[in-house]
Amino acid sequence: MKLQETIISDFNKKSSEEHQNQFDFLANTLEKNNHKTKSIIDALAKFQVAIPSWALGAGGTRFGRFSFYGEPSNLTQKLDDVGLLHSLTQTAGAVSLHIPWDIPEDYNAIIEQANSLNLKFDAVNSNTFQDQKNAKESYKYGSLSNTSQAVREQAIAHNQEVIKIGEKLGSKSLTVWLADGSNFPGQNNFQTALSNTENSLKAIYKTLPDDWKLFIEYKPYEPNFYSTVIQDWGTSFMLANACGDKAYTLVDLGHHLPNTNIEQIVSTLMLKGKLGGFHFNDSKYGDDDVTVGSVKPYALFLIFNELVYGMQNNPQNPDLSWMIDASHNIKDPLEDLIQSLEAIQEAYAKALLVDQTLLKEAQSANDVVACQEILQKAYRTDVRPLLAQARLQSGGALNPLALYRELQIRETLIQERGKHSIASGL
Ligand code: LRH
Ligand code: MN
Repeated sequence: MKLQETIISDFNKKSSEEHQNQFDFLANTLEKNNHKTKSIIDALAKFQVAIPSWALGAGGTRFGRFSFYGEPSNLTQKLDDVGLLHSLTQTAGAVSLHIPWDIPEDYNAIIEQANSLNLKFDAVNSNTFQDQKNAKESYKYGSLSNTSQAVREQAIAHNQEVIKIGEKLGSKSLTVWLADGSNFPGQNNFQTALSNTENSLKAIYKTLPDDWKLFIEYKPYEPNFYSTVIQDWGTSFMLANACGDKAYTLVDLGHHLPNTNIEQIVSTLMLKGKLGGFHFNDSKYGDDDVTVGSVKPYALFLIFNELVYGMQNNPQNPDLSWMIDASHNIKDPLEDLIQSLEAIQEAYAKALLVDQTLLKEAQSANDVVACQEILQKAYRTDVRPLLAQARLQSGGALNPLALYRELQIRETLIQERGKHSIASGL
């Protein structure tokens, strides 16, 4: 379902005057405070977030899964849905595939479709946390860390296969997340598991093309509930350093124990030039994978404040990969993703309003109160007219969610795909 440009421009006309008033008022206020409104809008328009191919259908838990109907049941339909998100928001210009859930049948057709939808292929994700039909070895007791050399070799070969698939699509990075770990004390020899994992990652790294990156994603628990081999940022950082310059740590916001100071982890990884990218989502307890900014929007702002400081002061850290990693148990996946994209842009825009020079001066003077005032002045600014203006300039909708609903897109998808199409993924 491709949206005609006229549909979006006609829709925008209805609220363009109200938008212009709100935008002019904000731009006037910002310019008075020495902010360069145009450069902020350009930064927002350039900020593209990859959509996970595994989060376009209904997610679920072991307790149940409730379909939304009209789900994409193949890669072509998934790209169509991401294309729809991008035409509405102009901030979803990439897709991150998960293998084997999304192995293209016809590479030329998929590449052509992606080009027609202005979509790039961001990181490809390997999957050694599920056994594939007719697989010779099982990952029940781990993959890259497994005590069995045959299992480790099967997992290494899979990752090398995923790189080949990504190369054909023009992707430039591989994300490795391992479920590997244990459920009971004594089940694993921690040192053996970590050494096996390091050696396996090095074997994968050896076959990484020169212009590629390897993202090592950490997670404290689930599906293993006593230990996880790559449990935290320090372990991922250590393994990335062991692999080499093309290996980086990937931060999934949901992969932290409660009250972890994630913004400090981000600043440390950027200082060390080892932050590769993000999986954006939000959570209250565990890896809840709910809508970005729906539970802890201030924490997301503080993370973007460190990112903006790092992007201005850490040339040693490469450009970052921005991806969403969410699961939709009760929301329409496309509406949920539109809200997540908005929350990411909002946190970024607010962080761009932090006067970093003034903040550095207050920090040097230990003027603690001023530090908080400077941060929260930016956070308390309603930046939504800037996001809307950036979308407008890029040909998107002033209000993507309202247009999505006005066009009854979910109803149309149900007519096109039927009620029982199921999307592969989580
Ligand atoms: C693990 C994870 C990982 C993906 C999976 C779908 O929790 O965050 O990034 O492979 O979700
Ligand atoms: Mn993730």
